[in-house]
Amino acid sequence: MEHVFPTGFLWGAATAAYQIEGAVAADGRGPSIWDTFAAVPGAVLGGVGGDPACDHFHRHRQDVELLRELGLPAYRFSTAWPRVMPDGRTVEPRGLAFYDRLVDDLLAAGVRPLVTLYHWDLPQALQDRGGWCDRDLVGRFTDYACTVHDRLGDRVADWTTLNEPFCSAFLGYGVGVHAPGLSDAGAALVAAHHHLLAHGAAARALRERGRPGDRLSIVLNFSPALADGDDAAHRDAARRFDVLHNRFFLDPVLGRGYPQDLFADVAHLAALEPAIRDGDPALIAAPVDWIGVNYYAPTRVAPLADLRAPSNCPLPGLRGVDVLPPRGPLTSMGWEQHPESLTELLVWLGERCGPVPLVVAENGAAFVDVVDPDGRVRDVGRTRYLAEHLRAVHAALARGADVRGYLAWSLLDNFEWSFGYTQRFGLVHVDFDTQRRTVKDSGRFFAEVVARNAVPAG
Ligand code: GBH
Repeated sequence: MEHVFPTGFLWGAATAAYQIEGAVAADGRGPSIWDTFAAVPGAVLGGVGGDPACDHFHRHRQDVELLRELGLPAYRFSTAWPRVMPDGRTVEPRGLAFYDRLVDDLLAAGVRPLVTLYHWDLPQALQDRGGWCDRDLVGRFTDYACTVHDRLGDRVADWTTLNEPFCSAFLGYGVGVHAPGLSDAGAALVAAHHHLLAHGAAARALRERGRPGDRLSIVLNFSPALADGDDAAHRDAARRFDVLHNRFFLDPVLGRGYPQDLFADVAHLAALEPAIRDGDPALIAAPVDWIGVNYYAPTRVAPLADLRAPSNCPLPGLRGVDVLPPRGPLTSMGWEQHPESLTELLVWLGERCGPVPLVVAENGAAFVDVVDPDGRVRDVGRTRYLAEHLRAVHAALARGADVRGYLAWSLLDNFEWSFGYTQRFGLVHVDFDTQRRTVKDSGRFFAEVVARNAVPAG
């Protein structure tokens, strides 16, 4: 028995520039905030940075060949702003030329390219002027988006403005575990607002370029809140978490504006409201053709009675929420494996986003992998995670969610941000000493799912 997906369901894998490319000084690339952050002692496990990572900049041919071998019809990658514009504003033709070659190689291999314009690697020169706290970044990002679109738009139809503004605003400016490493809850909310504005402004500008086949999107990360009790206090804790983690980013994109309860919940920050100008909500609500859904794990929450006590959860200004340890089987990141949450999330999003369809733009798991002497990576944990989560997507489809595709995170083991090279998410193992690639058992399993357009029943 197997669960068959709809005809035309989009299958593929995803990566991000800073996590795989390496070659941080090649062809005029300028420094990004992640180069700077990674050089700070203690910021990244092992004191490493994104160079050489998977050396994909020099090995992209081989990596495209892997996609072809696995039979993956689509590949989601990101372009590095500091490669295209080393100082954040001046075009470097050699940087653009790299993505030009990559797109040509993908098309020659029969792989559909999906471009993400921003996956957290801001040019350092723009951070020196305030980064995402500076409203001018909205215009800068729009110029950059148009530059890439002008160059690749004749061959690329799927354009994602931002990947997970939650992470780049909240984890980068609010908690300091991501670049640029700032810890200021008010700044994080302002940075988030500017991200959303940049999304809307770029989406509008790309739309005005008038390529009829363009499909525009934003990719958001979601973590459903699971509370043990269904009493008012537990429901309120789940609501508070959900507002700030999920609806804060989704609702304005859908034209609903920021959730009203947010202003009550984070009123003590008093930072967000002054940053919002007339016309901002309309700009953020630029129409999109699909919403990208990144899902890894739910968050267990309980109420905190003292609303003045800071939460142990790193969401800016969050009060009244105690985050509990994850339960059941965990991945090597310590994240809970809970496929039911993916089904519930997609059903909820399907209702909230309709008629705009959904694409699972990232889903996957880190485990400790070994290459056996016979050259195989028997990653049963990851294979099981993928099977369960693919069945979860299928269950959401059966309940009416309009999900159009699933992109596994990630094609390759790569630079896992503040965890360095200690966490492996790839369908393909990378030996970071030799740069040797080995398709894991999970990669073969996924290739089989794609070939059959079906996942085996559990
Ligand atoms: C994605 O982010 C990224 O897009 C990708 O680059 C990355 O490699 C991949 O996942 C794997 O990590 O501190 O309360 O926010 C994942 C989003 C954000 C999910 C942080 C887990 C931790 C809980 N992640 N979150 S909290």
